[in-house]
Amino acid sequence: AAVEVSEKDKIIHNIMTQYLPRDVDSILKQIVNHVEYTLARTKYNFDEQHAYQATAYSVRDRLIESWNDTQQYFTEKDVKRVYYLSMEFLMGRYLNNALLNLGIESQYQGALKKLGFDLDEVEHQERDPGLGNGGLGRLAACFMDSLATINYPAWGYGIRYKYGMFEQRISKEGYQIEIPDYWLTAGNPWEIERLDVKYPVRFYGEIKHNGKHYEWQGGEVVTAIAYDSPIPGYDTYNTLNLRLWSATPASEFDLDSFSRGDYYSAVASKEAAEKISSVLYPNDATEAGKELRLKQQHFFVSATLQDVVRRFKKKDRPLTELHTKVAIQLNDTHPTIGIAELMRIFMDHESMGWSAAWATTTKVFSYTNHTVLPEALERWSVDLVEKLLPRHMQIIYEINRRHLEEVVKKYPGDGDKLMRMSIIEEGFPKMVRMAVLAVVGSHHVNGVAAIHSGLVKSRLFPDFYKEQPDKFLNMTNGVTPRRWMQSANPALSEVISRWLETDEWVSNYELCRGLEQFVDSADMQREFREAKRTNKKRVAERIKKEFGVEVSTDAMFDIQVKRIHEYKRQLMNVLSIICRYNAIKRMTPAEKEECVPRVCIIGGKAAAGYVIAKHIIRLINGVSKVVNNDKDVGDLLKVFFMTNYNVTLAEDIIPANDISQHISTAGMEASGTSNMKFVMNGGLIIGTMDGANIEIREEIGNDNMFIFGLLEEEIDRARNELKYGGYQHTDSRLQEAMKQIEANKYCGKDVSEPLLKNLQPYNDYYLVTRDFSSYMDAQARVDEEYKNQTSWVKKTITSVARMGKFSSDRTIREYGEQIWNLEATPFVPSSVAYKTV
Ligand code: Z2T
Repeated sequence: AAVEVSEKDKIIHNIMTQYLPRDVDSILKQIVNHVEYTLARTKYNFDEQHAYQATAYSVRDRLIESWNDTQQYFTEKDVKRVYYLSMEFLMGRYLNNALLNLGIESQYQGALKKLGFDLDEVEHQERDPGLGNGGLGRLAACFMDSLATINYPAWGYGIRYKYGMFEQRISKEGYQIEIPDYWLTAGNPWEIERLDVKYPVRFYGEIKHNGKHYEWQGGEVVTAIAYDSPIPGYDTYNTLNLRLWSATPASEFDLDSFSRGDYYSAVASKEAAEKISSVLYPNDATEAGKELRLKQQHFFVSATLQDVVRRFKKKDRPLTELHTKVAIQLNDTHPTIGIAELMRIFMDHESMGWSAAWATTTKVFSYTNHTVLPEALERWSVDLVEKLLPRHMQIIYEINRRHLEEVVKKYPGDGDKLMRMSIIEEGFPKMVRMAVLAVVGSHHVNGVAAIHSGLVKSRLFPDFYKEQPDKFLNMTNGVTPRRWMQSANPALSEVISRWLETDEWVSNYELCRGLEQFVDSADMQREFREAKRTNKKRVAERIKKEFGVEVSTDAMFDIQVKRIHEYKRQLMNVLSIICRYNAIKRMTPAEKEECVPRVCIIGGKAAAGYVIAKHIIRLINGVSKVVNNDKDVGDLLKVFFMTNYNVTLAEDIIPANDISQHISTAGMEASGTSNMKFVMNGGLIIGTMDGANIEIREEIGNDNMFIFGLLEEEIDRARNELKYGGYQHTDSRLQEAMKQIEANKYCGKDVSEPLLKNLQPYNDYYLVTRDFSSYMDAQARVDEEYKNQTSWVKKTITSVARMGKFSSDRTIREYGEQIWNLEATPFVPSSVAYKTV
């Protein structure tokens, strides 16, 4: 149909068709323009940092075009959108990702070269925005990339922390030190501050009834300001939005202190508002239970829901239809207060009755659980919720009353069941169980790997599963091949594309199955090994620079990088390294000849208050020092603790892995996602039957993995045996290692005593001593198999070929089809008015 186009639109269109051409010289001009007009520097003399900033602004310009078009298109077509609510988005650097997704890397390379810069070096000027802890935050970032690539209408919503994940340093003595991450020092060219997009968010105060409905009044009000970042998809014009909220003082005067003439305390109370979005809580899978954290949650959720409802109301229709245009995904329980907040908006602002409000609310929300660890399940004290969010507490009580009424009807007299299913945990103090609220208020609940989703049903919510089995789903996690292969590993990507004669695998991973037919080709084997060597060389250079130690690229690169947590068992890894060291010390020259050299790399942050995790870091650094300085050992074993593990470091070292470790106590790692990245980058896994390891094994085959340890169904029994003296390990290698630790060979007794205490049978909750022999056996198989380099590289080729299931594109399609009910909506230019001129 013909579209009416105004004179003004025609004028704009005629100018804009000339805008942002993609050839090298035009790009060069755009960059120099930004140096002069945006950065206000002289164009004849600017450094790499300014080159980065100008480059980033020029890329942002092109993203803004497609971003506006995409959003306008979604609005016009009135599509259903998903809103991904997450307290964490671990995006990593933007520049390279944007260039690859837009398909203009080589042009930018050319333009920068003419200006005397190397694109790689320029990219390294960017700070790594670390607005997340680990897997959960990185998953949100991979999901944004897949949502954009698949052309799903989606937005991400979160918090613009001023301080992201702390920077980790290691003291001379080997202890972790945390440095605040003020990541905005040089500005952030990827965000756009929207001073006009702002909402009031209230805390504390009182509830009044005005005869018609409840009103929440008084208390403190802060303003949420939107910061938007464009999210480009790969090989598509579609560009999504990530909206992060920042807290600022509400603009009304604080008349009280004003009239008291107390100017300074009036200013101080305004300052306090900004605290809310100030710092990311650095806890991975343990809850701190702090008031400020609940404030953060309500702050970003309230602003988000106001924004979502306002957008829906632009078209005149009843709010009871909200679920036809809006799906809201809760990334863990962190945004779960949104269930009460949407009810409050419906009833107190939109005059809906309870039943209509509840019917719609439960059709909008769905909830992803990311852990079964009891210490991670969020519970807020009723007192705190009542004080901070009095109206929400009322609503939660009413949700619970109606919910329990149903339970009583079905199970009269079953008080235990009632207790188990209640949103409120009776006790001193009474607590609100956020996970139960999330289950009750959602239409679907999912775990993040098959084994984990099973445990969500059987351990966390058995009573709920019994009532509504179809509510519970599995959505196995995935990772984006754009960042984790194409961008992080150009050497291997080039090999893959050449053999497949296409680079379409980047957005259609299943095509990599085509590699398997060449697995016996000596050429392909050689090219896989050469790519691996290239990546190992880069890491070897990094090690040389940071530690002053030379490592051989012939050595096996063995990597365990993830948050430091007892359940992830870095302690078991370092104990086995000590055993390896002791074994090497006893070897004859002939045995040394046969020994496979290893470079052991461990990295990860310990939560600032997690004492045992910090001790583990100290032990690793102690072992590193002893081993690396022992002349008897030579090249056969080197140990490094890589400081400040983050997305950027992951991109550097994952491609260099020969083997990676995913060795959690069975049943404790919900999924793991780095396991997927390591295999996609041509490495093998040593791991337990836990999380996504199980499904990786199902896909790539048992022969291509080194599996060991107790199974999940054996854990409870083994734990009891250990605890009550029915089992004691007899591994002499482990005994020797523990004796050395006891003798303070690697660290002082401040560290060795608590660590050893944790390994005593009655304390070994994570079953390190129980799985140890099995782990050592698996390590011996790894050594043996590595000696046959041909069979090893064949295993890696086969594995890369079979990892298609673990692309986050597959995961997001499953969410889109089974939970959100979305349509892929690629932008079609002709539908937007000025494009039709
Ligand atoms: C987190 O990163 C994970 C779970 C959490 O539970 C919290 C955080 Cl910050 C509340 C991780 C899981 O430990 C990991 O197994 C999983 O792969 C990842 O989330 C993404 O689902």
